Amino acid sequence: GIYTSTYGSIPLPEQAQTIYDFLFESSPQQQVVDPRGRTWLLDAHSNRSYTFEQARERADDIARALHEKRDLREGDSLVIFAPNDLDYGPALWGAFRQGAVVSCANPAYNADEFAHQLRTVHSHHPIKAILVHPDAAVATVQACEKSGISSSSVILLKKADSSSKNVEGLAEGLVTLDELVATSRSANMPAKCKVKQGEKKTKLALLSFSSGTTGLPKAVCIPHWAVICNVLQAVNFEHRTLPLEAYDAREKKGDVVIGCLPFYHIYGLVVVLHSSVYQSTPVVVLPRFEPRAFLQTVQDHRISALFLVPPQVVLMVKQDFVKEYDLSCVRYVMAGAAPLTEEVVKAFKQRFPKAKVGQGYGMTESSTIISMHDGSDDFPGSSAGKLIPNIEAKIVSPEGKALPPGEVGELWSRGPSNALGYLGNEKATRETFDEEGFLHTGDEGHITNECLFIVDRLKELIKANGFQVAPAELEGFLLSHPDVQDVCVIGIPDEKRGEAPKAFVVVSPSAASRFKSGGRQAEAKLDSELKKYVTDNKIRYKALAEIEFIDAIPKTPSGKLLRKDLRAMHAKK
Ligand code: AYL
Repeated sequence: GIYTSTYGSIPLPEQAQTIYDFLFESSPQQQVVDPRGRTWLLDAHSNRSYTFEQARERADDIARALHEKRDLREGDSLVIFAPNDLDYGPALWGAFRQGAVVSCANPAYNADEFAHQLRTVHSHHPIKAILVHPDAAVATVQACEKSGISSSSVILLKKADSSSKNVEGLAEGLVTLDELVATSRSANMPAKCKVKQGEKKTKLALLSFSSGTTGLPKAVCIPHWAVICNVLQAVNFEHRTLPLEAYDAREKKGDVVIGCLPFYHIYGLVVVLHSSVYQSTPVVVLPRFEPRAFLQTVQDHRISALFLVPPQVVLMVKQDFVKEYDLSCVRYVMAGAAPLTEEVVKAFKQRFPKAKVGQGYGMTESSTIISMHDGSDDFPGSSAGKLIPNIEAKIVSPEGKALPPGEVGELWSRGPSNALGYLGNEKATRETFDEEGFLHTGDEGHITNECLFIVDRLKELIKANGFQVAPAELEGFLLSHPDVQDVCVIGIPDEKRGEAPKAFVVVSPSAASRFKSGGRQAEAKLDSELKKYVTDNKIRYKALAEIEFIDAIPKTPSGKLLRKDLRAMHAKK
């Protein structure tokens, strides 16, 4: 009952190493091309760039500065709270060089959302440095206060200027990364972390957040090994199907990748950033996705490979203004993190006949990719592709039986890129990662003719713009509103975000009596008040698309919310 990859297994590295060693020092035969002198990272707006050598130098400078000025040691942590930036990669690699753990956060988080992450990370890996964009400095200082972390660990990624948001004089007192690097130049270079052979597969690199099957966001423990393997697996798959070509700056030949998906999310981090630079395919770094700026960058830098989330692909096929740009350079579009429908694939092919559009499926818990669709006509458009090399899978019935091809069940996946578990949460770890090494994905699907089809989600997770929204988080938050007595949040289809949260709300007695006297008007008032309550306090993509007031939330005798019933109720409407 185990499905193996059509592509078999590729050899994985023998040596125990950090991601830093893998990128900068792995043996030449392992590298796809000789990376020396090649451009790795380029800033879309300033045109500043780093070659392989400069990226390494910068990573070394940052490693020395963090060691010297913030006492960052093996097992300590660095938190990055910033949009994509030229120094994002080097900061990660500098910390990895020292054996420190990195946790990346969404820079648009408010202080409460960020404090949850800081607390979780700090409880196991002392936070010695928080690298912050000036726009997020105020939220950072507040989050530090809330989580009991010294704000002296805060380092500005760059100098605050007059355009920096909400700085109120605060960011001016904070040291910048450049200052820290400059004042530690004379210090000795600290010894590089050497991963012991016994820790080859377990040496921790990243703490990425995911809510898993249920509950609040948890820190997923991702070892260096998992990231290295997923990069090698993805690159190998691409080389059999649609290889990215290393860029030759003199000849102006080869592929260029757009780095607009956030590097704090595992997709941006592993697939966009690491898989690209490993192949010496330069990444043009954009701080965020703004449709026109994005299209202009693709045109100006002749970008050939776009890594996107499905709502961005939808925008490219639906919006008229897209036609104002010369996008003939694009030959490869890869969507991931949420389903890409067959209709969108068809519409894309009509508008961009020369480009291929594929998709990847995977999870934070698998350090990204489990299966990939290369955009060729060999795979059905509705499929999430084939298992990439070294991945094994099972489709499992609710009774735990492995199912044959074509039958629908939960997807379990096993491979070298599976994470180690959830930090400090053994129960959730045991529920998701079993003793045989299978990751229980919480996704429902089938494997037919070696192609994986994801048909539904068994876990409660909602995917808005490809980002995770944990219903439990919104439910806990909505319960803090005095008019809410009980609540259940589900995901519903949404034209812009792909999926969006909907709340079923049971109102408090006082609100109920207002409804009685005020009727529809009173309901509409609370509807907009609750929506505003969420948008005022949570990041934008978590906004409620809809609220429905009901008399009682359906529950099991043990009190578990019956989300399925509510989903059915919504579908019937
Ligand atoms: P997380 N089709 C359907 N659902 C998907 C897909 C897809 N192609 N990809 C991800 N999901 C859902 O940790 C699914 O429910 O993703 C899965 O369990 O934020 C959940 O999203 C995981 O959410 C790539 C590029 C994978 C990106 C990704 C997503 C990685 C992190 C492969 O090539």
